[in-house]
Amino acid sequence: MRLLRQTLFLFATLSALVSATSAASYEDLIVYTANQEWLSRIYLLRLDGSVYDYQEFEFYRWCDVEIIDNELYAAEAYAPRVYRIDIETWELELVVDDWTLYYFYDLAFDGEHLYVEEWDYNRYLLDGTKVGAASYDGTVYGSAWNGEYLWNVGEDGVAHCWDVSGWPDMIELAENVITLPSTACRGLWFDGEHFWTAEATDGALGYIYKFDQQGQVVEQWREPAYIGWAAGLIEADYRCGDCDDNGSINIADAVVLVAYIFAGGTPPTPLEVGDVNCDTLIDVSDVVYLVSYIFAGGPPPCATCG
Ligand SMILES: [Ca+2]
Ligand SMILES: [Ca+2]
Repeated sequence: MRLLRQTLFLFATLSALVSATSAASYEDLIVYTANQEWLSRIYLLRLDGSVYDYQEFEFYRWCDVEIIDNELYAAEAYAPRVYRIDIETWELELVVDDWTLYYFYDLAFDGEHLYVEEWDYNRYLLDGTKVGAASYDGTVYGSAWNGEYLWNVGEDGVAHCWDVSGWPDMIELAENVITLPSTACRGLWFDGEHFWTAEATDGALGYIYKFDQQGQVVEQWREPAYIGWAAGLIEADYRCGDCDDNGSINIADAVVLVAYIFAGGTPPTPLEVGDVNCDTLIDVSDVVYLVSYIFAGGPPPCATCG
């Protein structure tokens, strides 16, 4: 107990010296694109379906999305372009700009190549270099890679499955067809376990669907605006124990925690990162746990969380 008091005193002293930096953290967020003529919006929704943020883009038409290393990429159909989009600043970075084509509706990523269908199925590297095209018939409204095959949404309300291992040959695996949750689905994204899509209903709010590989809806959310095109999920960018939200875990985080618990200081950002021992409370036992991790090789923050 004496050691603990000394430790707390040390932290209280340090807390006067260390000023916490604060970058904005976000929780798990659903990304959703919607288009109305020349206006397009990208929404960020919390998992309860409420709107966290959105950005309006004039003269853009955001269609299918892809999430690579937890960063948002989207196909833009008013030009044959793919952008990387910073969801905190809404800055756009051009990734693919192929003026031999007219529009991009769909987007998939197999770990190396982006896939976009227009006229043919086109492949690009992440630096924008085109690496071949495969002949394809039909309009594609969304594409996704599930780790093995290329999947796409056509005009027929189903998701088709393609073996592209012999690229540029595309072999359809008809036995894998998935009936989509709605005949108006647009966009397709795979989160490692489930597919995601949105519903394009003009003048009425459709749904964002998360569904399994048999087509069963696992979860759905009412769209915040119409006309929907695509949906995906960006994972929370905070780390348990990173109480000052600077990306690393060290004594400064313990200082923030101590100052919050004992001196009414600024709370951890977001609050739950302070519950490092996962007992749903934020109290002195979290400080002890965090200190033990930093200085004594104890278990890492949230090691025991379910
Ligand atoms: Ca930190
Ligand atoms: Ca706790």
